[in-house]
Amino acid sequence: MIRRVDLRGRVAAGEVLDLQAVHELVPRALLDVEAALDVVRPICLDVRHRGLEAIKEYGEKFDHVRVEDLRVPAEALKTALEELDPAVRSAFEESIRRVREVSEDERGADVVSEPAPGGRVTQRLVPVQRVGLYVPGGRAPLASSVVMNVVPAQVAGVQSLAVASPPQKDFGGLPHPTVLAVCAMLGIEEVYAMGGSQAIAGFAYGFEGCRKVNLITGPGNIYVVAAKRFVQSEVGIDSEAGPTEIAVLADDTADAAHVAADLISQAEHDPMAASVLVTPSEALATAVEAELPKQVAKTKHRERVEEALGGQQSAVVLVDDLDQGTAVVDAYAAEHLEIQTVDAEERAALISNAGAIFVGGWSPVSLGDYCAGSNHVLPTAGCACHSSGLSVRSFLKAVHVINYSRQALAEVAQHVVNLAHAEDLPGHAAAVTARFPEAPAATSEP
Ligand code: HSO
Ligand code: ZN
Repeated sequence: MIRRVDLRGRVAAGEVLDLQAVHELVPRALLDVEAALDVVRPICLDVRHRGLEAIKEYGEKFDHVRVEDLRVPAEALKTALEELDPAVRSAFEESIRRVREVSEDERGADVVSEPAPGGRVTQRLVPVQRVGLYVPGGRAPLASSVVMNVVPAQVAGVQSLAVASPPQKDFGGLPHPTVLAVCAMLGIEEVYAMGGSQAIAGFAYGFEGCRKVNLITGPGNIYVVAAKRFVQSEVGIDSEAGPTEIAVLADDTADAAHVAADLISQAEHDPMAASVLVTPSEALATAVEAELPKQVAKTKHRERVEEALGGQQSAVVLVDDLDQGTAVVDAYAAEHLEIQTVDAEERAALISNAGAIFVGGWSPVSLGDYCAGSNHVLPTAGCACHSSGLSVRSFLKAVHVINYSRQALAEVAQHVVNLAHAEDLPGHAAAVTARFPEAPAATSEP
């Protein structure tokens, strides 16, 4: 069901494992975004050119439903919320409360520095003005992603937030009711029944009735990812989300049934999802390998899970010891990393590369997907070595505000002049010396 990669005994004493090799030993499933770009380019250009009418036409073609008014009426949002199962509503409320609290704590404040007397530099955190959030459609869309995108944006202070989600034939051309209900819970009034690359282009270029946005966030299929890549010269985007992935670093103290359940939980998303267990314990490896088929047999999305676990991107990796295991998972840079070891907390502190780290036996990824307060939009495909997950910071820009007094400028003027001449940019020097005609020393060329 899941292949084994045995790294034990590969490294001679005193040597270190070739960590580059980790990516070859457990390769990610390939997403051919370039090929998808060829498909979405003409669609995006058409939407740019013809606007609303083009979006409607592509909606009819790809979502098989003609929508006359893309803007979801307020009444439909209200009704969706009224009809939401009360238990689901209360779960969303708790999820929202936790993500909001974490976002508020993380927002941060402006930073004022004074590198010299009278010379002030302030870093001002300014929210992006208008954000477009894409929510994929389908029979059971991930409405929790609405929470993960909207709440940090609201806490950042984003003034204008629009949501797009594909029209559903089964729901009279409206987006899925749970998506609408969560929008209503969050006070989002601007919701469009549009999907795919045409929705991304609609947000990027604007169309009749919808102003263009400054930033587009939210997950989507490969065409949505490609469209987001295409419109980047026009708007900002969050990171490109690939298939989900979980790596578990575990030792003998871990519960094999729990580890297997966690590996399955993310495999459930996508046949291309990656589930990787890294352990020095042969006993745990064997127990997890025995658990997986038993649990998979009972799981609802069995086919998807089997394909994901059976793919090259999933593996049980045996290592010499926990230190080597730590190096392996750090090199792998998983979207989600669980650490279930005797020393989980200390070990977590050694990790630099992971989208999010789940520490100990009581912090499964599913908790983070919904209700930990953390964000579930995280870097995939190894991007965790340079990127962060979505947070309140994703919706804030840092603007430096420079405010020097005459005296403070005078004191540093000669350095500016010297640096300007060193770069052969005398105009830069003159912009400073012009302010101090009485100080020949500061005006002299080297
Ligand atoms: N695990 C997914 C997010 C998600 N799970 C949404 C359930 N719903 C990617 O981090
Ligand atoms: Zn998930």
